[in-house]
Amino acid sequence: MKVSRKKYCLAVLFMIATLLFTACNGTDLQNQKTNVPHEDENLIVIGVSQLGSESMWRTANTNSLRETFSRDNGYFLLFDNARQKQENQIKAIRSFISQRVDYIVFSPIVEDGWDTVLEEAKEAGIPVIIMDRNVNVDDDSLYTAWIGSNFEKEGEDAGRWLEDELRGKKFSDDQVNIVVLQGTANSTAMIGRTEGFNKIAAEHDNWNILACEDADFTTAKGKEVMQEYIDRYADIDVIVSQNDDMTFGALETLSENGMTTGTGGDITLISFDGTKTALEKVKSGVINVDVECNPILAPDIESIISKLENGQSVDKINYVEEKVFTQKNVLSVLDDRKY
Ligand code: GZL
Repeated sequence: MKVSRKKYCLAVLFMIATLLFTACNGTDLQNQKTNVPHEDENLIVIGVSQLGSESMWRTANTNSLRETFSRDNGYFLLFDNARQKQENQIKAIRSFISQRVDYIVFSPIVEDGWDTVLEEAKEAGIPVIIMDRNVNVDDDSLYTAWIGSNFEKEGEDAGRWLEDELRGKKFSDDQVNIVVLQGTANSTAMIGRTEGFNKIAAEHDNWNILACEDADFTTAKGKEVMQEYIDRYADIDVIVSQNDDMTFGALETLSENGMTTGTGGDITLISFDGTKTALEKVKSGVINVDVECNPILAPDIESIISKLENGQSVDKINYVEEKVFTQKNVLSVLDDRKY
């Protein structure tokens, strides 16, 4: 539809008048927190870019953020779910910058590709707190703090548990055939768990890692890749699944193939995350061991923010407490498990 020249000129004049009125009205457009209702302007505005909703772990992590950064607790939360796409996270972070939030919190889906957008946040003077996974940047002044798990230790803990499990069950020269369901490629959790487990595996000449392929931390991919492994290998002794959701997919496939796992099964099953559903399977013996990865990060993020609000310094790297669960200790946490 052709807009008449007169109407176009009137629209431009209206926009200029609005901008002039706003500026004269003492509102500094540069510092105004847009999209925050006037009655909420005293709240601390947090922009959260969550990588997705791919797993039960992620759901628990998101719930922790929403419960902590609530209006009653003094926060105005801008939350974006990137649906597992880095470009959506970058868009969300740019939107938070343009809205002049007080803090940016995000879990980077992968480690690479963040330098430019973090430079923009730094130039805008907005502190960035990274949670869960981490970024691979040359200049660590691009973020104020990181909080999450020691993923390499998680991998090592899994390896050390397997060492103890095999002691007395397998002779030191018995071949131990291992397949690994890996998490999202280039993600900190996948990198750390893989490196940690491989460090222990390298100490055992008879441990044979047959395959280590990406199943993207999802149940569907875990099911698919496990079937490929069953089709490819006749003799699998150990499955290392880098999160519970992939474990659930693998268990579906194994059951369809008449294969059993756990304390009384044919295959030893190692999982990560420690979600309640998985810990029920540790209790029943279907999963041999579950290496906990704590998703309840928001309270620790909040204590970092309150220190910053009070002008205090904060540690750059902050690890959360985690355990390794087997039938021996799972009952001690199961009833109270929130996720
Ligand atoms: C670990 C986290 C991983 C979980 C998965 O901190 O990044 O991503 O282990 C989740 O369940 O998908």
